[in-house]
Amino acid sequence: MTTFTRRHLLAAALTSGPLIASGAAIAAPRHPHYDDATPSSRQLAWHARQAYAFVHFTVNTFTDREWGYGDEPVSVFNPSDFSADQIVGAVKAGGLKAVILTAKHHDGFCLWPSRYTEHSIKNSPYKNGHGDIVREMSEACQRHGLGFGLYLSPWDRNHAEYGRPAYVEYYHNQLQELTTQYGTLVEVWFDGANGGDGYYGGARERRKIDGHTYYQWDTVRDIVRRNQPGAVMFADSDMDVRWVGNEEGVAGDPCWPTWDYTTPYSLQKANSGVRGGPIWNPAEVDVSIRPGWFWHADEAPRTPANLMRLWFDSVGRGANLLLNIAPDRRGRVPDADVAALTAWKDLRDRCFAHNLASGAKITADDGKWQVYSLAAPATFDLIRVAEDLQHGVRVGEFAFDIWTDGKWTEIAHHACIGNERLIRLDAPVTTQKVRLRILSATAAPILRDFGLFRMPDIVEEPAIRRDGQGLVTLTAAVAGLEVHYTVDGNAPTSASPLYAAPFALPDGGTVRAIARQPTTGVVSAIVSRDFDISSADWQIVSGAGDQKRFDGTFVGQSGQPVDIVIDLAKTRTLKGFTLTPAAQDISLGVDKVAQMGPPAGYEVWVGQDGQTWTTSAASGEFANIAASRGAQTVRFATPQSGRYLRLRLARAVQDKPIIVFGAIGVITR
Ligand code: FUL
Repeated sequence: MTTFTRRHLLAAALTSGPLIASGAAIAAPRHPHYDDATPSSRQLAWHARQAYAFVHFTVNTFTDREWGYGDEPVSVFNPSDFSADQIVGAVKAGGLKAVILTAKHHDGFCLWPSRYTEHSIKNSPYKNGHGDIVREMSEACQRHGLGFGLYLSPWDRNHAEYGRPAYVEYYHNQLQELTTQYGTLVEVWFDGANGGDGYYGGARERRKIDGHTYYQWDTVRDIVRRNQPGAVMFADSDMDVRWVGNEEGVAGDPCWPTWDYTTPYSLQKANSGVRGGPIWNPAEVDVSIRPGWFWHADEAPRTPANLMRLWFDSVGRGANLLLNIAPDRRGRVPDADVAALTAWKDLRDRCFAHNLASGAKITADDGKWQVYSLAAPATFDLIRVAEDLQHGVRVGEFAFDIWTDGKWTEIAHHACIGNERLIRLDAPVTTQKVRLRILSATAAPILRDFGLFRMPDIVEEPAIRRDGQGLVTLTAAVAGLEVHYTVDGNAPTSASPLYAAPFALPDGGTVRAIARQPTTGVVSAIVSRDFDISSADWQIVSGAGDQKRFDGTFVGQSGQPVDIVIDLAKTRTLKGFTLTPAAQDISLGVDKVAQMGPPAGYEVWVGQDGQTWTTSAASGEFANIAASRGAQTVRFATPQSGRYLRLRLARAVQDKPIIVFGAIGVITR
């Protein structure tokens, strides 16, 4: 950590040394400013990894849950055909550099035979209790030349002592086991989720802890540093690597690797980092290849084109990508996911195979600009540029120009180059001269890499959404694409109707769509979404605060639970409901946003007159709702008939004073 002196560009910096592109030697700046934040050597090694895999696998894989309660019998953990080599092979096929395995998720079940608990693989049927998935995975990573890391959930819903000092000792003991028995670790992952409710040795109650103090992070840090000096720690508290603020795979533009603790935390701040911050704390983008973190039947992986966009939105903004894959009940990565990973790697290889800037002649003017003169005119639609992070992030705003028709024309303008910056152009450009203009910098910029590429013809599938008024919107991933769709279940082609404006789908149905690049004729994979009946003619009878809408944000006060009654306009047979969390609205101000949280759980009734309610149709928690913006789906054990839906949300996650959530839907099919 270094002392922060914020310097916006200027003269000293810009006259202090030349910019040097990769391929060429790197010049030391004449006046380096070493008092700006710089990465530690373990952070530098982490930056070099760029993309690696999360592997979520535990009892949840067998119980079809995202968060286990902690009361799962150890007998449920019984993969029929586990293969660490197959899983690691899939990771490798995706060109990912390491694996981070969930050694213990929130349910407390241990994938290794910990000597401190009976709630582990040693009492499961897997290999008659002689299995050790952590060991198998660590050895497979070693065999395949991949790094290995571990996720050890601080929250443990199984342990009787959770919330008391004895659990913290247990947690430290487990960390000691994992950091001493499984070879070299590249990363240790400390999840910030602490939901409260759990089995806790049979107590089945809610236990509150202070996540900042309870786990004794100083001791945690000492254990990891002592046993695994090269491992970075991912955590909410002041460790090596920060969360990017969402689980959708999107880093901010810009995404600064620097941070401070002087302003309040917000997801927005996590996403963009703190420009000029005194602490090196880069963002890691954790996102799953499937809708959930754990395997569930009937879910499909992301397409290669979509994975490609994740790459641009994470690695391409200087962050690292932690892509989750979920082994199934065999203990293997499903074929569809292996195929997506393989095709994605192939796309990346093709994309970056030929650097059109290699061999370019470079001229520079005192760090203000740098011109790359190519041997012959080249056509490109992707720019790659990188800073040498040993010297911190120095470049603030920058722009790229091309020389056409006897003048410079700007084609891109951003802030923060960082570990790697990938800039996609809307359309290919042809030129023989490219200029990088540094508009602001804290010290003489030192570049590590520069490249120009022509992307393979990749067209990503469009996004399909429906708003609270029941209108379906189809959105292309990038500008300039046509979108064609069907609502009759047929596969869309370029002859299907062209999407022009949102359309109604009151009774629900299946929308299928493709995107098409009009000049090349290349089409995307088909994306398909099933919608249930729309909320367009519903009324909120009571309990939704000021905003009686279904597409917006419902706000209520904890302590006075949100008790919302919805008139569904006619009697329906309901099989369940959905609730979509609201995106954080930073325009409300960080202090207000810090007080708001999504509902931790629910109780739901279906009634005929909106007044009388018999037994509730379901109650439970919304697993992982604080981090994931995906819709929560709750299915009733038995279908319920009625015209009114009543939803009671007792409290927000982490007992935040304000409960906030987005759309509500019902399941009738
Ligand atoms: C979250 C957890 O609650 C999820 O289950 C998952 O492990 C994800 C990576 O982190 O906070």
